[in-house]
Amino acid sequence: MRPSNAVRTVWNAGAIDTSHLGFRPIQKIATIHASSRFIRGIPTVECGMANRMSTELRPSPQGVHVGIVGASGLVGDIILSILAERQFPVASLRLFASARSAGRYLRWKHTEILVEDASTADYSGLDIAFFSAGASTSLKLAPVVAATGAVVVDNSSAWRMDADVPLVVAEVNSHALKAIQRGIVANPNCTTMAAMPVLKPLHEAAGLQRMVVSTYQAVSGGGITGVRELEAQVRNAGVDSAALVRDGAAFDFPPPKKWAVPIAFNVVPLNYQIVEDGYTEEEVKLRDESRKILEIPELLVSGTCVRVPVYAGHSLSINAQFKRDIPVDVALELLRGAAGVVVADVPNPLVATGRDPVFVGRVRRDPTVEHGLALFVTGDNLRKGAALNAVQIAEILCSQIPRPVMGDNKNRSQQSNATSLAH
Ligand code: 2RA
Repeated sequence: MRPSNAVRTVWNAGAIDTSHLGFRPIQKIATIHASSRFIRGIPTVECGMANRMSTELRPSPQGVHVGIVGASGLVGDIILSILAERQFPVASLRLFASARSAGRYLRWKHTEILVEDASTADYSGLDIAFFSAGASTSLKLAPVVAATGAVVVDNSSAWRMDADVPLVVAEVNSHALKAIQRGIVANPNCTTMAAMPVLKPLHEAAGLQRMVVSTYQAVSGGGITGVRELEAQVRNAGVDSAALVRDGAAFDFPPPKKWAVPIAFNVVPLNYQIVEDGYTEEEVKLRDESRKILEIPELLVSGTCVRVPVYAGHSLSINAQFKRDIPVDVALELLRGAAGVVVADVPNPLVATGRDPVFVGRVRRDPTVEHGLALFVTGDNLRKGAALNAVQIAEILCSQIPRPVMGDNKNRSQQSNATSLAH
């Protein structure tokens, strides 16, 4: 379906400063359509870009025409919140989901927006499309949407390791956005994401060589079904849960669906398929994505990814080895100055959930290797681990006025870590 009443217009070059990214904006031609077809409550305009020749976006005076594929999921919902919270300059917003959710309305600010069927929608007119609908949808649809002229920011694993697709953590490697050959930018896995803002400054100072990582991953990393499974099992145990002290089979939990064994009052060290030398998909992602983002192709990584009965907030225990010595006090100093990082005595998922930065603490020497450090990191897996980073990427692409990022969203007045995204 194409919006009617199109009016042609030309976007001006030069209004947006992208010099920090090392490329120049080009002039684009946009087609503005008057349409309020998808939004109840306010009239909007839709803007279709013709012949997108480069990868940066040029917001029209009205702002950016945004789509969210997978809008009805956990991450889609948080993208909606973050777009509003950060006052992303949305000119129009279209929401897409599977046929099951299509036809519903989702609220954004004071409007209710119709959810379109992702498999049949006409995507033309979007500037940015956030994808959070799984790898198979992204594999199929992201190139289709990119071909309309939009830049896809994809939260799935589908494109992360494609050499022509930048894999970007906003505070770490925004320079990778210089070339977006396929019109797709990949958002890293939430597990990898939490570690990157912490490891980057340490790597710059001392040369990261190797790391051993154990994760403590929240059930929301497995989507709403993971959340419901934990909730149902906790309810089942009720107030008598301490009976598990003497007998691990004290309760007949509802049969586990998401994981092989109950997740409530338990830990599950096998989350995904084993794909390589006994390592799971998640553990291989952690290795490969870390190498790509930090630009250390030879980085040695041994991960053990474990699901724990926590609703949100992924934690990682990291033992890192560096080429050069890095004393603990130097590491802490670097971490205190790092964008998107808060140094805490006790980083933990409850403190991290709903907040922007990743929290790092327990920084100490690892005496088992030369130039080793041990540390503990926690970050909100749905927020920085997915939705927030995706929106930050969009902000960079739109080359908005550099804004403070990654100060604590719960305490924006104390943004000691606040910095521009551009570096
Ligand atoms: C998980 N990292 O926690 C995955 C989600 N992308 O299962």
